[in-house]
Amino acid sequence: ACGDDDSGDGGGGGGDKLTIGFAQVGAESGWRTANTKSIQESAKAAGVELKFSDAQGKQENQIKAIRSFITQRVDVIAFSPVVESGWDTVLKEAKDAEIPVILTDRAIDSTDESLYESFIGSDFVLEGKKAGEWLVEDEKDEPGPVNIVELQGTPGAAPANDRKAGFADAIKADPKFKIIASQTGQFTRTDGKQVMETFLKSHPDIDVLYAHNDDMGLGAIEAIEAAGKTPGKDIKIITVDAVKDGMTALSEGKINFIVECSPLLGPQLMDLAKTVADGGTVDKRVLTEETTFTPEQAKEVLPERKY
Ligand code: GZL
Repeated sequence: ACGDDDSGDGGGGGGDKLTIGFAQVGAESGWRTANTKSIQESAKAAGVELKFSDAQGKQENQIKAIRSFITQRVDVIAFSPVVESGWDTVLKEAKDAEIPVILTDRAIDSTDESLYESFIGSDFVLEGKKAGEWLVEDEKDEPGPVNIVELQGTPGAAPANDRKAGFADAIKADPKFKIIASQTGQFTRTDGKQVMETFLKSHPDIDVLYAHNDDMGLGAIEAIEAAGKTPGKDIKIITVDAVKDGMTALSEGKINFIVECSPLLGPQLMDLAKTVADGGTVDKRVLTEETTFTPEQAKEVLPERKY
């Protein structure tokens, strides 16, 4: 859950508006859309001036946007790094310009922790672990083999790397689990569907699909149904995010288990930015709270889901 936004007075008491430059990944998935909405709405509610850029999934565009925020002398720079590597140079430029940086959603692999004040986002390894642990439990009476295909997120992105690692770690103890194919679906429905079509053509014996986000899982469901198979039964499906469309498919039994990854980072980001801009100290790592859902639980919570 996100911290409540206590900045009703529209700022840190007097002085001109806080300006945040936010470099977003793109608009690749339902999760991303909800994340953008949370940040934009929270900025408005907090009386923050938000300069927002959409990088269309390209790191060079995010770097350009950060440089432009430096030139505009924003008070705080925040961004969701599309991939983990290649940020040190531009973040050193922000540091030299004495503009504090906050990472949201995805982490970077830089060893220089002075390059950012805080990273607010999920524990993606844990998300992958939760997905794998559910499968181990679900298949406990199956002799195996349990043939798994995996749709990975964007190559190099922290959620893709970590969800893959966490899942593999959770199933490694039992050799009956076999990941027979694993490929990126770029976190999008379109690519998820296309890659699942190729998986189905080359593997007649798929038992499970593990997709790193709902959107790729939803695309894969279209391919599974087009191949005359029943998603959730012939092929069990586990995804991550818990956006509305994913939760709807879960409530219908087309997906069997969803690990939640909350996109609602806006209110906490605004609080962190204000504290940082006022020279206060913030936690280096802020974890988002999230849970998991079965079909029955999805039916219960769907009416009140915000995204
Ligand atoms: C996770 C986020 C991922 C989502 C995808 O925090 O970075 O990117 O899981 C989104 O849906 O595209």
